[in-house]
Amino acid sequence: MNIQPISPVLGAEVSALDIAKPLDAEAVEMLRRALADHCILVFRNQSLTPEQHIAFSRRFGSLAEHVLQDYLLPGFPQIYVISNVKEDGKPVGRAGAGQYWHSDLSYMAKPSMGSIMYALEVPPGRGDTLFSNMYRAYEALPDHKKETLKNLKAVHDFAFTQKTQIAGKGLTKPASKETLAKTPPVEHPVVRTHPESRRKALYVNPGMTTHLVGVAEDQSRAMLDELFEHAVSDDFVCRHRWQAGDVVFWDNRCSMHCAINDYDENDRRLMWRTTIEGDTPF
Ligand SMILES: O=C(O)CCC(=O)C(=O)O
Repeated sequence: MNIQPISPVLGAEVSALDIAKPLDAEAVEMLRRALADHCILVFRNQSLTPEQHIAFSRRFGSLAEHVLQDYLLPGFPQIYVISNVKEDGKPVGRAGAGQYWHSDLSYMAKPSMGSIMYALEVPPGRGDTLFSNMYRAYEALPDHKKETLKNLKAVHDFAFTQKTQIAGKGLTKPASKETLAKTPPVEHPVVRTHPESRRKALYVNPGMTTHLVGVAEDQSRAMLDELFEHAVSDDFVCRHRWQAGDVVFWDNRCSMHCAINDYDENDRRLMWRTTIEGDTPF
C-alpha cells in the first residue's frame, strides 16, 4: 500500500489496498499509525458488502451501535445509514446528519475513537464533508491560552445536540426518552492527549459541548465560542469531495467534521458508517 498526504492541513490517501480483503497485522498497524498522524485516511474505488465494511472496521476496535437506533442498516446494527434516499416513501437512513461541527459520540463517557464512512451514492460535486485538524488547532494557540486550558474540563451533552442540532429541523426523529436517559451529560478534558501519537489536541465541539466546568457561564460561552471559531479557521480545515466508492476513516480523537447540505431531495446521497469504540479521554 501507499500512504500519501492529500493536503498540508490533514489527511492521507491510501492507495493500492483493497480493504474488502482481509488485512494482515502489519497493514493494520501501518493504517493505525497513519490515522493517528494524519487524522483522516481516504481509500478510493472501494466496493464493500456490509460484512466487509464491518470486518475491516473491527480490525481497529469493537464497534458501537449508534444511539439513534432508527437508522441502522437492517440486519447489520453496526452500520449507521446516513442518507436522504427514500424507498417506498420511507427514509433508508438519517437525512441531514452531522451538519454541524462535531466529533462522534463526544457525549459518551467513552467517545468513539474513529468512524469509517463508505460512500455508495453521492450527488456529483455536492454533499462534501469538512474536517478540521484539532492537533494543529491546539498547537497554534498562544502559550498563555494553552496554560489556561490545561486543566479545564468541558461538559458534552447529547440532549443539547438534540435540542440545538436535531429538533425542529424535520429530518431526524426526536430521540426517545430512553435514548436521552442512556446519554447523561459527561465531562472531558478540553485538551486531550491522543493515546497513540501522544500529541495534544483540542477536544471541544460546537455541536455537543455545552460549557466549561467551574467557569462562569458568560465567560465559558465566550471562551468556547473563541475556541470553536479558531478550530475551524482555514488553517486547520480540509474539504473532502466524495466520489462513490470512497471510504474515509476519521480519527475522532484529533479531528472534528461537518457535513455540507448543499444538495436537494432529488440528489441521492447514501453513506454507511461504522463507529469504533474508544477510551476515556485523558
Ligand atoms: O454525512 C457526512 O458527510 C458526515 C455525517 C456525520 O457527521 C457523521 O457521520 O458523524
